[in-house]
Amino acid sequence: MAYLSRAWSTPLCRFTSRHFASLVYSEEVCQAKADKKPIVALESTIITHGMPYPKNLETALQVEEVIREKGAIPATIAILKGQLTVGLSKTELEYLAKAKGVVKASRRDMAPVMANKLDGATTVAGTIIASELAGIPVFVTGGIGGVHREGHNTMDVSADLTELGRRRTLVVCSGVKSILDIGRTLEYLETQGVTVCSFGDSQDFPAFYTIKSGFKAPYHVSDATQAARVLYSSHKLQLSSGIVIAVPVPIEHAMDENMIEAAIKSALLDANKLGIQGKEVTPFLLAAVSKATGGESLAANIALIKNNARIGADIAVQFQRLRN
Ligand code: PSU
Ligand code: MN
Repeated sequence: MAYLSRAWSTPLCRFTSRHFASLVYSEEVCQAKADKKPIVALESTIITHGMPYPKNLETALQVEEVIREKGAIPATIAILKGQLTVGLSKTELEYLAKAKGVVKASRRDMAPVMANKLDGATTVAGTIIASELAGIPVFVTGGIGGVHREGHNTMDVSADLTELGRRRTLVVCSGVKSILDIGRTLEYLETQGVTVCSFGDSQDFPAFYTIKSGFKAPYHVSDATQAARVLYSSHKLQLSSGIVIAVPVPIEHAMDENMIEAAIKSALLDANKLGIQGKEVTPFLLAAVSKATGGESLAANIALIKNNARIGADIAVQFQRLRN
């Protein structure tokens, strides 16, 4: 996408697209764009709604460091006082990690958050939108949203899936948590035209805390170079849809399936009893499962996102090579 771009004074630079969408880049991301360095996008809902303080902050900083060590530049994305911001400073990350009342910002939330000058933490859907505006093709997270259990009745289907169908970002994740209906999530991704590949040795589509979900991924890539080639081909075809690279949790952090299933069943019952609805459902279930499984699930969560960051950075580096 071509932009009418204009750099303001450091430490931030501002780019305004021809569609009037205004982005602010951190100095580091701005420089990376000028130098055509590989950049990896990161979401912020995981910081505000996915993990407790201070682990959320520690993890966000460590994930960024992993990406730098691999030769790419991290760009954590959020809306700060109404300003869509690509690349957060340490102070901004600290602020978000501690802040209360940050809006979980998926596609439908972004415009009101911006208009009312609020703080918003972008979900996978929100981050994909920002990544495309910023011209960043690779995005790393822990897990994406999906079709909820009973979603075929409640219509609770994450906007992450439709966004993946709309934009060509490659998302590296560890599949979807089994709080969701994984089979229907994969069906919906197929309908949306999203290319789903398992990563590594196996064809199994992972279930976040566990290596297997009981479902196979339709495609498989064995390394970052192969993943980058799939992204490159998708660009050549001018497909406007996305790619999911599903990386299993490192084996030493994989959790016991029965333990997770029991925690999920009880979390779902609680959600039902308390009448949790809409956008509150996912954060509620994540927190309840995390509470029931103690530090083990948090440790798995941190390990898998760092591992995904390593792989995502490799993919971004390889993709940049193919493009040049
Ligand atoms: N799944 C996780 N961890 C998360 C989320 C999902 O394992 O933090 C967050 C992501 O930001 C994702 C969002 O985009 O929840 C999906 O929310 P919803 O189901 O309301 O679309
Ligand atoms: Mn929902």
